Amino acid sequence: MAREQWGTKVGFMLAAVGSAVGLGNIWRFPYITGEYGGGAFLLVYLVCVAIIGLPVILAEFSIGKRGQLDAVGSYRKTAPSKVWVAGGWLAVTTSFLIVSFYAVITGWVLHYMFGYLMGSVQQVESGGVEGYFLDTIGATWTPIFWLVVVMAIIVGILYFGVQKGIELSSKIFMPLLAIILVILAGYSLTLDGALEGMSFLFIPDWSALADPALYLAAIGQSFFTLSLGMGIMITYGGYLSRQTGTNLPATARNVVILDTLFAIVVAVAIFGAVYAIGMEPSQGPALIFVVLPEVFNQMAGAGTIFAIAFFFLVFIAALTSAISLAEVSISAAIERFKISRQKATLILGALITVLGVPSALSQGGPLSEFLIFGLPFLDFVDTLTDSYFLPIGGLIVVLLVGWGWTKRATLDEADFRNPMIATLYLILLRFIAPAMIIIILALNIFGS
Ligand code: ILE
Repeated sequence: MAREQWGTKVGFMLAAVGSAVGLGNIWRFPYITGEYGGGAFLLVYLVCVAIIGLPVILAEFSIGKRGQLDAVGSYRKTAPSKVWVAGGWLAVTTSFLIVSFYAVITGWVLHYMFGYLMGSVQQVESGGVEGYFLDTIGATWTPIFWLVVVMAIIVGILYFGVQKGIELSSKIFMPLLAIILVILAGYSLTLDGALEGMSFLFIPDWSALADPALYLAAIGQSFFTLSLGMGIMITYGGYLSRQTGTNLPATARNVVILDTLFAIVVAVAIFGAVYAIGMEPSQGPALIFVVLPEVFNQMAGAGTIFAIAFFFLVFIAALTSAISLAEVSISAAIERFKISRQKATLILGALITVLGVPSALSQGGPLSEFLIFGLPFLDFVDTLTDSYFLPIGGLIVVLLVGWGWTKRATLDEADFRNPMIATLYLILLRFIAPAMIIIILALNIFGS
């Protein structure tokens, strides 16, 4: 059977953007920016995206395009020796682990959306949303129920394959997301006090730069949000046609710009609203589940509509990302075990759901006392992947493409037309990106 491919270049780009834009932009980026002091974090983050994110995403696309297989197969086919294949298996493991808790959080989002539709969240009295949130995620059946619903939707879409599943859903969802987001941000800016939020976001407080943890957070965020180090962009690159030609540098640049724009506009919407009602943005992971609903509830009538639009937005963004995460192991199963897409999707969908259960029960629920290295299951899987697996995966990518391949192959696969930019790419790929990744790995391992 012929291997699946993207239908169009735009379809490929939108699928990559669909993967990149997710909970990382809407849930993680605003709260991390809030915790690390706003503007200064934003600035460092932008630098990281440009000098690490961009070369790594391009390198991942190149591995896939050259290998024309799943993440494991593409490593095997393009690497000079067998040891590199470990990078492929690491990517499969990482994406599998991440999607198991990512789907749990996506389930919380769906719960909020339905809560607003049924009228229950808006009835929570002022100051009470935190209790509502803790009750939701600390329950037994509620998080499991929504996990199963989310996984069923993911399996349903992936069952249809690359063009009719991933590509089509991205083509519909991405423009829709942009529209909802622009309306939300526009509205947020009209609120009294929103400007204060903008100065928090855009005017750097330079003293925040003295905190080394800020740099770690910025690099970590750029990996997470651009879907790097998890085999996604390799897998998606594997569905590119070698015949029709693809302008990979332009695609990589567009994905990075759109993902970053998205994160910034989300932050504008959120910080504008949070400051307008006089709350603080440094509330950590509860920002969109506690602080924002408080904001929506204070907005009276219109609040409900905005809340539903917002949680729908988060859900769709998370869904297209979860799809890309699951696709890494599904495509590996199809190629490694020579089974059909349908079979692979059903089996992996079931396995991911099973692994998601302990995460779903770990946030105040029955498994909250079960700690691994002092962390509840979800936090453990999150930290393990985020602090270790993603940077190691990214490092293997840059070492393979930057050093394992010949210089000619590296440049040919990336398809550069401008020699100056090609040289810059080589410098970033061979020296800057590996050096920075090794530093953050060392800091993560030996403590900062
Ligand atoms: N890049 C996406 C996000 O920012 C996912 C990360 C794939 C795991 O949410």
